[in-house]
Amino acid sequence: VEASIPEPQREAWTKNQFDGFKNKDEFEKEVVRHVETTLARSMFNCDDVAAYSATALAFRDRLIKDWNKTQQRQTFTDSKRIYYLSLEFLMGRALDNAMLNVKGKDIAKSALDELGFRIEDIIGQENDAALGNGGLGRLAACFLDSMASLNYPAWGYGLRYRYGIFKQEIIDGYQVEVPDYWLDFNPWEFPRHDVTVDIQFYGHVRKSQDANGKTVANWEGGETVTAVAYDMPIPGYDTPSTNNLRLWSSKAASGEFDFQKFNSGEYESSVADQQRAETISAVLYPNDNLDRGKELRLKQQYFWVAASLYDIVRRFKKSKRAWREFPDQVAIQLNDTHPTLAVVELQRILIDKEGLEWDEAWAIVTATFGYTNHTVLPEALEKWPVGLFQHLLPRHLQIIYDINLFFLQSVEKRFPDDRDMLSRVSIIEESQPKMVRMAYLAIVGSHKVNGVAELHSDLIQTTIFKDFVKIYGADKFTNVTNGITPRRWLHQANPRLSELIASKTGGYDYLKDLTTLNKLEQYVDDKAFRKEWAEIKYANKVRLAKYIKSTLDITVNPAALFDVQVKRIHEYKRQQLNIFGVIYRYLQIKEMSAEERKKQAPRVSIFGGKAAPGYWMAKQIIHLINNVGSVVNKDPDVGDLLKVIFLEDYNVSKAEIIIPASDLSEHISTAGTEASGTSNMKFVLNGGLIIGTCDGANIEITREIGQENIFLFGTLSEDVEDLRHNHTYGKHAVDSGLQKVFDAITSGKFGDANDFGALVSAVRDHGDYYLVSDDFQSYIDTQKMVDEEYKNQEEWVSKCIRSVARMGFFSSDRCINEYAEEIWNIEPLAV
Ligand code: CBF
Repeated sequence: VEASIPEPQREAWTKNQFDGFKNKDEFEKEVVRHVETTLARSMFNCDDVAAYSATALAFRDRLIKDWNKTQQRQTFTDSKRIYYLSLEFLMGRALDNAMLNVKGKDIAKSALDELGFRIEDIIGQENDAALGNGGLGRLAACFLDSMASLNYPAWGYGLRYRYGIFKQEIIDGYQVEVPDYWLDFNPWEFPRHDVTVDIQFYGHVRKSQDANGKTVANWEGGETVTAVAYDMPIPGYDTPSTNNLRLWSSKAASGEFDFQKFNSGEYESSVADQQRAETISAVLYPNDNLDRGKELRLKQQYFWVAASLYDIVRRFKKSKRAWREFPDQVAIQLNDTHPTLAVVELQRILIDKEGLEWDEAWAIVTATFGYTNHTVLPEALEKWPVGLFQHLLPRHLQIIYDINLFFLQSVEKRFPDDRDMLSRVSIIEESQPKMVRMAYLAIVGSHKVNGVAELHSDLIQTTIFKDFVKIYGADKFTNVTNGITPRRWLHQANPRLSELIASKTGGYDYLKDLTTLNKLEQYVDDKAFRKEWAEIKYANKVRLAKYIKSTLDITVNPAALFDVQVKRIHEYKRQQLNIFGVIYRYLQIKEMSAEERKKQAPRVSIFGGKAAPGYWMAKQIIHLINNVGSVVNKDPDVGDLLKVIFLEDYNVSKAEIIIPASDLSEHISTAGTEASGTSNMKFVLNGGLIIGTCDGANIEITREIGQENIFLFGTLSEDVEDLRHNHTYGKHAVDSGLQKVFDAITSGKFGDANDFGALVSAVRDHGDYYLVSDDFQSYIDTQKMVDEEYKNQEEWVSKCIRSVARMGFFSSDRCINEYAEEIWNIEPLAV
């Protein structure tokens, strides 16, 4: 391409390259220029929002240069790319991250100071890009950061929801959902109105013969919706590599609106098509680990994968390579089953559009895709009614039937005597109505399937996918333990701790190789270091205490133990166990003498997290936490000994304040239910200890940091099934301590007892599926140990330092390197 530009023009282009700011004065100039021209404001009406916008634009200008170069280089070198398909990207704020990655935060700080602004206030103006529910979406965001930082040629593909995850308000103790319109001003996205794809829905399939007499399927009729690309640059840390996140937005294919209808006076219905089309990318489904089977959701999935594949295939075709080379150029990772239709869509493109034979096409498809499973919870495993598929995607249903037929034939050959096996592994579940099992389709259509922590990967191989292990062999299944980016989750969230670590480990290189943290271990016994460490934790707690005061008007003592559980509210995550434990503690304090109370370690129990709007039980848990808070927090017998806080609207930028302030965080899911968890990693990396069950990545964290540095309790996953069985068929006596808690709740101490009847009877009368009663006593005993150990601050801080020193394994960089080597077979592109 370069060579095709004539010399004089090329010279004009190159000599006028824009280089961005290099020093404070240039940065100021940039900000003033953006305020006065881009934003059409002046120094007299430049508020924090305008200053944020101008600052973001100045950094964006810098970023774009690297972005363009990276993209050109990826194109010219024709290197293999990984395409990460995720329906969720929980990115959070971008400015601070951009400042770190393209450098220049110090310059910006002093320039903004001179212009009359505090950089913290400016950073705080940005809306969170909250296009995700929880762990799965945030993992995708960490992966993008790592892929760019490690120079892998990678693109993310997702949906540009107009409304991200709802904002949570707490009114009278109840969760109320408010729409999150986050796109008022988004300097980080670039609309590509020239990159559009028409996506077909509904219609019918007509078979015909081509010129060679071959039968071809024509998908005809139905409706078309246009996908428009919006690109976001993803900068890497300490490298110019800047990858692309492409998000699709939907609009009516027919143009703005129906002019004929408009002219004949039908004003309202003239825009109906347009609105219907725009609905597809309007809103993120707010369910975490819960499948609701809504038609619009399936439409979102197809719309997004079809547009993405069209884009990927178009890029590949430009290289003029043979189709069989497709997997040498393209790796596609399915983040959960949400993008599984991509398997079917690629097969459709290859056989219906490109004229390949089935087997040749299928070999290409399966060599291209990898599938990550993120849950074993039955309610989260996606299934779609066959009838819905038939209606919405008739050609895809035919292809799914064929995929299933060939798959089952191969199974039958290998296991001729096992009739049951066929119905067990069939992609079509013979239920009423018949359903398409998306996880099975993803397994059959991929060359690798991975879980996200060791226990989880073992569980999928021994439970939900065990037949597939028999069929394909164990090699197709693997584990890639999740990780987190230390750039955001240590350096940005906890700058003082990051600085202290850098001062002892030889600079900020540890942000690129997290195992360098092990150098900290030699300072565990260094009193001065411990003191500095403790001071930083205290300062972070003061910051959170101020935030609590300003939002809830509750005063908490920063010297108390901050005990935090922030994550989506879900029965399997067992916030109910935590709040029952808090009530137990409260009842004990009430019974204590004044002398005994003096010996107690003060505690602040902090909760945060959203419940899916339709998840009634989870909403009851939030309600109970708030009601307990309003009783406990104003009880004069209790004073500072216990405070119960529910932080509204937990999101990425709040996590950045909460996590560094934690002394103890709770990861207490019923064993075998939390696939990995990633906040457990963030908390430990920020110098907090964990109370947790033997579940998900807690197990590997224990192995890395040592079991003396973590408070483990509760049932092991191998015993869960038997216990559940006993609950159903045997006698199930509720733990006596827990019974006291239930008595307090049912006596109306925390508001109308009827409100919480279901929470109590789920444990007492309905089988206690999540084993709250079984684990209650060991949870309480372990919390007592925590109280005791917290009193010895020197030892506590030593444990924290030792744990941080051993957390190197949990970087998402390690994780991405494993995907690259084991699954994607891609190399970093030298810069
Ligand atoms: O793997 C990332 C995370 O995904 C989930 O959030 C999910 O949505 N399935 C799991 O619940 C987490 O355990 C896991 O860490």
